[in-house]
Amino acid sequence: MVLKEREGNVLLLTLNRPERLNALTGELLEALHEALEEAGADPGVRALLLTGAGRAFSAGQDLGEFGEEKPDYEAHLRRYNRVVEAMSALEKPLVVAVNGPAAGAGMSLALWGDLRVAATGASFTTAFVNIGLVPDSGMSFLLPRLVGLAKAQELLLLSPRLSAEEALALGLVHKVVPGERLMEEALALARRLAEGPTRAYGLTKKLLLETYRLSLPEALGLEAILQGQAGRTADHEEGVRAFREKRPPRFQGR
Ligand code: T3D
Repeated sequence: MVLKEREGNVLLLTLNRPERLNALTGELLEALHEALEEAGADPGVRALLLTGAGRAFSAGQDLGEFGEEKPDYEAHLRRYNRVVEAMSALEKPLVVAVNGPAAGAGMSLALWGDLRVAATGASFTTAFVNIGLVPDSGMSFLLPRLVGLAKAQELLLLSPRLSAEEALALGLVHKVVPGERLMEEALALARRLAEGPTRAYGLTKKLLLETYRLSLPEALGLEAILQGQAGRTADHEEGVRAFREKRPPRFQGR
């Protein structure tokens, strides 16, 4: 369901249900959650790259999963929420390579990447409203923060299908590259991040997420606390030493 491959310090995760456009099932979500938790705990993994097998990134919830049964979405969403919590709490950079359509919760998963690279043929649609559902898997939290409230209203209420270029213009992706170069470019980005100051990246991610719900004095306080932690890392010491010696730093992720 989720393929795992190591490329040095980068862990490549691939959603692997290409015959169903990588539509999300309980089983796939469990596998993704487990892979993220493992990666988080493994000091040898210093960056992650998430993509989809085949022609799609992910079509969101597998609409065939429950057959004729009426699903208990509130209970089922716990599986999504565990994945989103694991992605957002990951103290390592996560690059997402959006190789094709990303819809519904599939779009949410793509947006939870720290840096998102899209292939020219990729597309994004919130999709929830098309089937009479509300945004989930953190979409209602993240989308207005990424694109502003007015655009989020449009994307959630009208659910247009955005091209990769439109997503780039909105800041939803950082780069659009031809499909045949997607993995090469995304992997180069993940490798670069894997050689960076891992602890500082993790703490930066935490600040960006936390400060949204804080007042300015609280945000300043949290910055000071986390800067204290970053300042005690070996990578900070190395960064300053390298600057003084006029050479590139050799960060160890400690
Ligand atoms: O807790 C809970 O479970 C609730 C949580 C909900 C979270 C959600 O994610 S809700 C949103 C669910 N997703 C959707 O509504 C998206 C539906 N799919 C689409 O809008 C489009 O298929 C795509 C934009 C993803 C791709 O379009 P396109 O034109 O490239 O492909 P297609 O022709 O529409 O689809 C190809 C096949 O995939 C087709 O099957 P067929 O006819 O070849 O046998 C289609 O039915 C199937 N497919 C597409 N999306 C899903 C799917 N099958 C199951 N589940 C899907 N989500």
